[in-house]
Amino acid sequence: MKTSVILNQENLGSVLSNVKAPTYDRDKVTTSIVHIGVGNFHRSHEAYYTNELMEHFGVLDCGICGIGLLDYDRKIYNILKDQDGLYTLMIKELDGTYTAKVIGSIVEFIFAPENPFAVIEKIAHPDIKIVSLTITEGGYNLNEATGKFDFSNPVIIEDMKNPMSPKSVFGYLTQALKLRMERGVGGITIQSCDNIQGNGDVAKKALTNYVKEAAPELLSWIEENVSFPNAMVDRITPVTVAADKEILKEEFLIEDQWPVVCEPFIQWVIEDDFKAGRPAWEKVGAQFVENVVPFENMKLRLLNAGHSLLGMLGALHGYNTIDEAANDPDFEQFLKDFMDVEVTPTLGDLGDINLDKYKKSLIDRFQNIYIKDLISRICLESSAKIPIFLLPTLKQQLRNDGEITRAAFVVAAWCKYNDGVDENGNTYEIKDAMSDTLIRAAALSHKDPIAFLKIEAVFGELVNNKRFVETFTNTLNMLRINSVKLCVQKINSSSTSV
Ligand code: CS2
Repeated sequence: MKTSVILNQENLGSVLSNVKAPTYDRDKVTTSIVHIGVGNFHRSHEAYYTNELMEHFGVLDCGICGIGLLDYDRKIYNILKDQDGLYTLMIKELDGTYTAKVIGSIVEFIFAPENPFAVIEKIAHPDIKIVSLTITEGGYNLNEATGKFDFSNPVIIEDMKNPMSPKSVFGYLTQALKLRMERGVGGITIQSCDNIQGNGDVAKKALTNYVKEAAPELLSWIEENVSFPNAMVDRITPVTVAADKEILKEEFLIEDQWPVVCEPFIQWVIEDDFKAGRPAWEKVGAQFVENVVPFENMKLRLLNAGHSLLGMLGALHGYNTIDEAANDPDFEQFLKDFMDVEVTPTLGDLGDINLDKYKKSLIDRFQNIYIKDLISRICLESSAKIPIFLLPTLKQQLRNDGEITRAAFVVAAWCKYNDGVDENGNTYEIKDAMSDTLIRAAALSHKDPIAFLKIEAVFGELVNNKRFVETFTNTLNMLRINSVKLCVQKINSSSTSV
């Protein structure tokens, strides 16, 4: 009987034939991409595409150097060090079986807190053509309501004081770009892979705002030498749980300390604006387009907002995973109506995209019982997500006199969610950079519903919109006296408004 093998380069030859492992020569891979934020999503998405390019087309000059900026990243750094950068992607197919693929495109890793200079030198190195980012929606340090860069953030204050030993992504990029400018190394692309409308534009805005204060002499160089393509990224990537590691060990005989689980679906639509060239990711399924906005709108407003909707409603009801909530017929109906009645009118001309098919595929993906995507993953950091995923729909519908009941109800559900207890009396933790503010406002909202909408950094001017305030208040009151399921049934059966 074969025994399991510990995943590392030396053991690659011994993995079972039912595991797809790199057959390209990893020693020949050279690094031209630096990636900041090597979480599960990067590993199921960009690193996966890049691995496919290496494996199927022998393109070996696009190796990735991972950077861990936060203390929290020490774990992934140590694990990838142990495993020579290798990890297993466990793709959960629609029939419940797994495809296991060892990914080899991450060939270097620097843990920034231990070696800040190495990070700066790496990004400044002439071989590096792209710095890609998955730093989360909140990581761009822009106040959602005012759009301004937050210079009161303690990490930013520190970086302004000690530019040579930065901690924030903006501090690092500034130092590295300065070196590139001084050394005449040439242009580079900063490529955001976060779920944000105009993610490239947002990355540019955040960085240039910081640079204006920290190193104004760099501004015109950035303008000429750095590009920030916008992109839509998509692949549902749940949190890895112990059972996944067990299955990998039992079924595939691989011992991987941190495999990544994901759905089979994958999409990457990118503006083709790369200052120093780029890998031919189109060969492995990425789409390069002139204008990514329609794709972004569609994905953020339907998929990500759909996730938040199922997450909030599901959490209150006491569901654990997104598939449970999505397979509840009342929630499913509510989600479909939200998509059709409230989001679709905001999407404008989508060109060739078949929206009905897209919406149908989203329901299927949410309902996939094999993707145990935790509701807690979806609900975390909602103060950074809701303004990007949901509020643009609400604002546009308000402007156009369109229907807003369901979107307002999701905001009301989010308010109630911050009480930290579901309808069965089970408590949960509010994991959010703004948790104190959210919890306080949610508590006040029991007496004064508008208290929640007064969180300026989230809602901005929306608190002054009479129709929104009324709809929110009605739905919140309804939610205070009825279960979330009953409310949803009521909204489903009423024509459009409460
Ligand atoms: C999710 C996303 O974080 C969230 O709330 O909606 O992580 C989502 O799973 C991905 O964007 C899918 O591409």
